Amino acid sequence: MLEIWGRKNSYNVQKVLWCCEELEVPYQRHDAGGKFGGTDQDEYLQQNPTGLVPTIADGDLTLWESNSIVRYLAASYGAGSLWPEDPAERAIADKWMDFQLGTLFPAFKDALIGLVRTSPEDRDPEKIDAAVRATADVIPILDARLRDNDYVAGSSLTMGDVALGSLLYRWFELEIERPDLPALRAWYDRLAERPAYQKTVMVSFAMEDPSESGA
Ligand SMILES: N[C@@H](CCC(=O)N[C@@H](CS)C(=O)NCC(=O)O)C(=O)O
Repeated sequence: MLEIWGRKNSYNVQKVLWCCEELEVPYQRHDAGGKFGGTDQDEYLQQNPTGLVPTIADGDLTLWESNSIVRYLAASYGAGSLWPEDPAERAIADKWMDFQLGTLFPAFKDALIGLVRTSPEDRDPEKIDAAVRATADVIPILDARLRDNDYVAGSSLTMGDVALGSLLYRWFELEIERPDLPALRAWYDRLAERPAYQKTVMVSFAMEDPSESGA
């Protein structure tokens, strides 16, 4: 059975869990990272030298980097659904995964870490505001794409939506200023109707104790 290491309130772990639930892939999850620790142990580092979560094992394969895991699961278990069979459509889904990792997360990171993983007394409001503004600068790119498409690669949910949807749950639910982006909001509302998204992503991430938080 597929094994997953990672705390369930991490947005990167949630991508993997959401994928499994959409594809009905059975899995066993082991708590790791955050308050659970374990990621600095030799046994874990041999599987994932970054010491981060998630990590998966599927048969002989051990894999880390959440978007690579999502691609692997989609290709293995979701051909024609999360993994578009048409190469052009697949490339578009892929592109949005790269946008999440290379553009959106770097813009949003300081707000996420500041508001979710840092105690109020230790927060740097200027850094958080700068990240909120930087995100507001790039996120209209996604809204524009969704004006004529229900999902990022076209008319159905793909791996591209999985990479974005887990991070954007935080963007929508944190108490921050957001530009009014109706197409993006409609996409988020569509995701929120999905039982797999509700079960794996729409769970509390703002813990009282920052060491338990869900960034
Ligand atoms: N690029 C990596 C980043 C992984 C990452 O930053 N994971 C965070 C949780 S979202 C982590 O492991 N934080 C330390 C911890 O939870 O102990 C991926 O996408 O898998």
